[in-house]
Amino acid sequence: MTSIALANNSPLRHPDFIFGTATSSFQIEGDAANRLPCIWDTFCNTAGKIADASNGLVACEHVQRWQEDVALIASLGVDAYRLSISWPRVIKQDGSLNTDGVAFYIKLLDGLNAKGIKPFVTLYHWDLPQHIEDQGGWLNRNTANLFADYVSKIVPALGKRVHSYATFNEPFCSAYLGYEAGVHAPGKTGRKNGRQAAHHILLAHGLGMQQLQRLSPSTLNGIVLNFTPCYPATSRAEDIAATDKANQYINHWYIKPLMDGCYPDILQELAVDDRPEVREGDFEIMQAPLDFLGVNFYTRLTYSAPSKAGEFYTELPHLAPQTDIGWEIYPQALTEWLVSLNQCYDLPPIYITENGAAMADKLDDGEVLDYDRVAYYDGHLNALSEAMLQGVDVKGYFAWSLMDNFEWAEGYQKRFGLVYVDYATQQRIPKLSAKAYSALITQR
Ligand code: IFM
Repeated sequence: MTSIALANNSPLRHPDFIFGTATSSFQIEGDAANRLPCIWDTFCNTAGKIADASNGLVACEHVQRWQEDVALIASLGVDAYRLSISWPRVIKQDGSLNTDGVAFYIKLLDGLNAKGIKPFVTLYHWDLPQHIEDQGGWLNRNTANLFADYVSKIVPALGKRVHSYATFNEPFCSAYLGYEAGVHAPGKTGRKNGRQAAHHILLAHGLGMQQLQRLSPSTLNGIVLNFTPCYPATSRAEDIAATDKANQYINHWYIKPLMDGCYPDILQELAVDDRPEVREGDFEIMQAPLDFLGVNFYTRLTYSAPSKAGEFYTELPHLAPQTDIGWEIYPQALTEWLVSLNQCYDLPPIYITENGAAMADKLDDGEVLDYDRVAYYDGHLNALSEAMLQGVDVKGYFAWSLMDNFEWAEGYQKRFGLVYVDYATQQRIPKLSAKAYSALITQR
């Protein structure tokens, strides 16, 4: 496929619908010498954790090349750009502002605003300062207070340059992958750890929202959650019941406290020792009103009944067709998930804050003809249109990612960019998908 085609009645054609693209600090910035170490530096320095043994020391050299990158973003014709602030770049170990780090973001935000591109800023996209992890990280309740303190300092420092703030990107990944499964930094494991980290992150979100409400009431303030819709492998009652448990455990666990002020029912099935410690008033803090909910969507998963005692479900391997990272391509799950989420909760307006695909790109004669990624975007943007036609209030869509970058435990081998990065030269080469996305936006 060479272009993205929306139906004539697609709500995405509305001129107010926001199209953007996204990155995060650790994945693109580099310039590690001018910030504090973070948990991902430590994880990258631990043998066997990153597929290609790489790290974020250089990444896409975005701190040096930000002007070129702003021009690149503008050349796509997007309305908005989603970036994250590196906590270890803007706050020193004593808790005071690092004015050099802040100056970088001020230049970047000014550059975006000068081109009419709305900055959507995420305050935490996984790069926890290492000295805070040394005090227990997200297992230590005080990290939630440290996050609120960071928010109270960085938000006034950025002034009126920001269109939207998200407190966190994907608490599931920080808590489950980082503290329960151990495949992301800081690599801790165990159900209790994962559930406790999630609780402290959601608490930090609520405390951060209080600061945003106080210091920046006119920006769109919210949170970004990732969801992987769960489908039963068969119509057997055991598989359906297991799928419902998976859905509670991996999806609703991170949204229900914010919307309904409690954890899903599966909490009662956890051993008492595995349940998070919750203090009186925590859920009220978490339930701070949201101006928007960011939804990140990539794939779905299928489930069957558990095969071992003590488990709630069996997660099955991804079905075909798959992207290069091994995730099933199943756009209809985006429609179905948004419609079901909308039925379940009283939601604020939604932005799709990430959607995209890692593909096995080939740079050939100066071009990357990623027809497969264009087809992925076509399928998902049309699935999003369908959800909106069914009544879901979606205000915008961000393609992940602007450019190839450090894909966490996969290193640089998996490429999600609209723009190809030649890491040897740091040359940026827009792929066919960049041209297709740009044509969609400019011709809507
Ligand atoms: O690269 C990540 C991003 O940092 C968070 N959401 C998922 C993307 C693809 O794995």
